[in-house]
Amino acid sequence: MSTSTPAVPPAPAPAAGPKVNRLGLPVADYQGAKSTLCAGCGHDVITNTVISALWEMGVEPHMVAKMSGIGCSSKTTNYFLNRSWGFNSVHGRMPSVATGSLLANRNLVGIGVSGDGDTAAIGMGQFVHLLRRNVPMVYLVENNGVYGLTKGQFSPTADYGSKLKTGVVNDLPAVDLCTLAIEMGCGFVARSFSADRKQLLQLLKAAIAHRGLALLDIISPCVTFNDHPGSTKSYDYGREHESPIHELGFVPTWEKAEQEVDVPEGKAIDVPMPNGGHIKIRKLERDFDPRNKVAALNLLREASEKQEFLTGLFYVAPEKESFLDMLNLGDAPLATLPESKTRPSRKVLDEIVEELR
Ligand SMILES: Cc1ncc(C[n+]2csc(CCOP(=O)(O)OP(=O)(O)O)c2C)c(N)n1
Ligand code: SF4
Ligand SMILES: [Mg+2]
Repeated sequence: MSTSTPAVPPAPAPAAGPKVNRLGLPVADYQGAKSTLCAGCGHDVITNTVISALWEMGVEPHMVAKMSGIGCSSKTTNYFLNRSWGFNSVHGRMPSVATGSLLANRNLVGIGVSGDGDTAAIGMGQFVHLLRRNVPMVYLVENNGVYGLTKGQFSPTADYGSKLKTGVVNDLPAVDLCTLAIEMGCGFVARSFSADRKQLLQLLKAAIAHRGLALLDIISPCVTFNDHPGSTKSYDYGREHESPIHELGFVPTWEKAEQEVDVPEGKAIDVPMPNGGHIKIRKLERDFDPRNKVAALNLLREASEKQEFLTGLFYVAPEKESFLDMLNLGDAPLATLPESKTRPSRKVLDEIVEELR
């Protein structure tokens, strides 16, 4: 008998169960269908980061309404949260669907995914009113500067002077969605870059915790039509030019005690959110406070003139009243009320008709 083989082999390491979040759910419960986008598309990175943010925040999948318009970006709602509600609407019309859904059920967490074409071209009219109303939802623009799905024409967010692969130069000024959103009264406005996953994850968590509309304009390269020299929405351009205005972390209520960060006086800003979480902002070189609207608009204006690619949270107003608060909606979602509470009775209708005769 060989002495080199132990009679009793060592017990195998216990199989590690899947890691779960505070609801006891594995990350698999937050995933969706397999993506059909081009390999390397920035939109896929955003999808994966959305999955991480929702899982880490412990959002209940069946309490999420995912809404989108039309475009490669708008397809991505299918690639996360298989177990939530979804509505892939008409091109540029997601804001109406989102407004209706969130009015009908105020308990839902609204996540809208759109593209720069879907939002800033055909959908501009709807988008502006969503901002004015401060409909409580996270609104993601997966911004690649082109209409990816229809083969890469310039969109209204393409920078002046940027080039298509064919050499065509954009000679129209770009729409800056963050400036527009602040002007229109949005209380949470940020820009990020899909290759900066660390920053994006924190911004997404803070956006989920925000009570009103949270706009995230995420530069998301289209590898097929807009990732070449001359494009200002390519991976190379973004990596070389991204300039974060601060370091930012979101600390949810249940982690606060452990993660309290010790930052020297004057170097950090703590923004408490209505749900108890905190946005922790560590200043970099610039002395910028995202609670100051005028400073935010000035910063964006200067960045546009100097052609800087700034990322971070430009503006936050956590106490701003949302559309649902303005309407004095009751706590019970309209969708759960019986017809007797949502419609006037036959008798009342008859009386009205009688009065009008
Ligand atoms: C009413 C209408 N007009 C035009 C189109 C064609 N169309 C489909 S997607 C798209 C643009 C999408 O661009 P964007 O929103 O930037 O999304 P991306 O594909 O770049 O992610 C257009 C013009 C359409 N589907 N419906
Ligand atoms: S065409 Fe562009 S935007 Fe559409 S999936 Fe491909 S890389 Fe992404
Ligand atoms: Mg696009």
